[in-house]
Amino acid sequence: MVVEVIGRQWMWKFQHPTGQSEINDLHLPIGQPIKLRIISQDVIHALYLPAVRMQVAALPDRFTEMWFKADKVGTFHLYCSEYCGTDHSVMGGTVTFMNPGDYQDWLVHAGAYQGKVAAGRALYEAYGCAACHEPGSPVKAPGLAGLFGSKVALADGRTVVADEEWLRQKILNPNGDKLAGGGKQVMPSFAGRIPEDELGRLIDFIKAYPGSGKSAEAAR
Ligand code: HEC
Ligand SMILES: [Cu+2]
Repeated sequence: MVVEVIGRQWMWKFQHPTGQSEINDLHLPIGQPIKLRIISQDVIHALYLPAVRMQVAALPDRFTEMWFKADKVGTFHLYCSEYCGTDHSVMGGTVTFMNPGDYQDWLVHAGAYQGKVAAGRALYEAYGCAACHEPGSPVKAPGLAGLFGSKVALADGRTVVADEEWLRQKILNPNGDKLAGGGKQVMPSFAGRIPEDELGRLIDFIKAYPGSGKSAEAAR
């Protein structure tokens, strides 16, 4: 079974042969040979799985591989073991070895959900949202972690709940419902630029964005 691994600043993306993908946490069946096909999207990283005693470089522009057959269920740490910039220390996660039946179950339920979140995360980067909304960006746009379902204070004194419909409207028409706090209205309108299915995935990603604010943990 071949799983594709993409390393980048600062997260690991894993893609299962059946199409599900997940970020930082990897789920695998025991009792069958697994081959990881590894590449980097930016600088050199290294995937380190102490539980299987293997460590292989993730290189830009070239595939590397590791293979193993796990024989014990459990959840273990995985790491990036090549210093790769500011957030190198948070570039890690877990590998969970499961009985084959549990793995099939995971693929159908959690895996399908994780895949949607990972797809949303890719769009969040591709449309440039991350460049303004990630902590530390020069624009200082509000962070989106923990936003879903919270109360948002608006410039006109109203308070709204950031539900799916409100998020959708704010993305399509950022200058409507201005936020309290007098921030600069620099967000471009995405009306007509993001197809409806992609908007849905972006909103799924915002819903799953936890409170931590660390980019590497964004889609957990
Ligand atoms: C050029 C910078 C920039 C880009 C690109 C950008 N935003 Fe924004 N965004 C902002 C700013 C600034 C605000 C605050 C607007 C205000 O004060 O009303 C904002 C507000 C928001 C809000 C409301 C936040 C809150 O706390 O209520 C959401 C949701 C949002 N953006 C999502 C997105 C998504 C999704 C994308 C990508 C499709 C995106 N933004 C792209 C700058 C940006
Ligand atoms: Cu790294």
